Amino acid sequence: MSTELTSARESEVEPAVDLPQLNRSLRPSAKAPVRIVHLGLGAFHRSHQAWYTHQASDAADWGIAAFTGRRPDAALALAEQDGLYTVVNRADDGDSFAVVSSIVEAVDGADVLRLAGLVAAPATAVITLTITEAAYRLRADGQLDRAAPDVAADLALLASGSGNPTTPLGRLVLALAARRSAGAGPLAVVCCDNLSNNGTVAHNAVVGMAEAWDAGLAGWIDANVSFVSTSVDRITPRTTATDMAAVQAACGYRDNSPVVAEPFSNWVLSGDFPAGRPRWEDAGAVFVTEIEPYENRKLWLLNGAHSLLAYAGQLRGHTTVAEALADPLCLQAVEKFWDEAEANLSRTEAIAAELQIPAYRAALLSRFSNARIAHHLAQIAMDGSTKLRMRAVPVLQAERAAGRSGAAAALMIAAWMDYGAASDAFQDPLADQVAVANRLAGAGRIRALLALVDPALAADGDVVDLIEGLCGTFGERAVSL
Ligand code: CS2
Repeated sequence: MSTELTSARESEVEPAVDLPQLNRSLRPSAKAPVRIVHLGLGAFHRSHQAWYTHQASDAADWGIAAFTGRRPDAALALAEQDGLYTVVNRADDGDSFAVVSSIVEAVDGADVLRLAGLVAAPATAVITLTITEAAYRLRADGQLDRAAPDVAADLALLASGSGNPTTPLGRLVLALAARRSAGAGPLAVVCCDNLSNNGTVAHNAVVGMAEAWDAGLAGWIDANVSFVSTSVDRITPRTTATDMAAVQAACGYRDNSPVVAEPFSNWVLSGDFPAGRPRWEDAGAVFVTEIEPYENRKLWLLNGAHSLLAYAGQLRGHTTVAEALADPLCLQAVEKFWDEAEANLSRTEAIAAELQIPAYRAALLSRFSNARIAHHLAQIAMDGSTKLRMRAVPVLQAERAAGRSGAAAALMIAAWMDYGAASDAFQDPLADQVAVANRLAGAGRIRALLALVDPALAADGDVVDLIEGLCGTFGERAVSL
């Protein structure tokens, strides 16, 4: 199915007035029945999973009910448009626009009753998740942090049977309990957050939460829910007022929820779908048996470089990825980190041939330099203590295990520490502990901060010294690496 409606160059975009709002009259056909429930209705879900579902040849059979996380706003806005929205495909040389119709119901995440009802429906076959890396509430050892205040509060609520959970995990566990009671059978949970081994992470988080509430439910989940691992990719910056004006001018309607994304997209999945799934492969999704090499390629090369640029770039006064990449010092840091990552990605010749790292790196440089995509470093910088565990730590560990220093991966961690001390907009689930650690000085401070990311590395005096020596690289004394 072609989704392209029209295209325009930026110079042609002019604000328009008195236009109709995007509404159900623009829905190309009847609404598909809900067979997918999504948690985390945000821009990335709309530019990625909903976009793939829209393009599947069996899209007419697969509607998505998408739930927001903390706030209802995105659901309210989308519901006004009957779930329809525009994807702006933003290439170097211009935009193209397409209306996506796979979301058939947009719901406030606080409506746990509706969530439980839909998850308990036999027609529901797939639950997709984009709830952010930090929302899995994992400790550095990979297990659920039952002591995290919001997890503990949800566990107390579930145990008392009164009131609705507020975390995505708590809501999902309650909904799965409803499916079990309804006898609606197995289904797949598809984690689409940037975590290594994200299917296992989702399993540990969901089953960890269920176990603390009801061991029988945990056993049912283990036997009936398939946790699919994925690697997801499409750069999707926040939508701005200018983007909305561009949609109006080009499409002739007002859209309160357009989403801007780069032309590139990628989805690799591995796992079972016991109750079926859409033909996402029609839109280019790839199903594999061994996902780890693809996950690591994406998490280390793309997301790793993003985090490095987010901290180094902001310390150097840059705002967007494209600006930071144009700074030779930042580019050099990225290339050195990529060299370290690459040395550990291509373990065998067969994997190296499959992953095509040199071409992947070249493509990343061009994707990152797309100056029409204003991807803000501040957006990427959030939740660093969780992100670094996936993006810097494995490369640093692998380098040291191979007898090398891992200095380029260590530099990402040092830049995060410098950024945490310098920024007044620092956002992190461990922000309080970061602030406490920042009151210490010298190696003690480095050790305390590193322990929040990886306790084993923090116990290694050589790594602490290495990182301490790298702190300040992107500050006043920056010359070259
Ligand atoms: C980014 C990702 O914000 C971040 O941490 O690294 O959102 C990145 O843009 C996507 O994974 C691209 O697919």
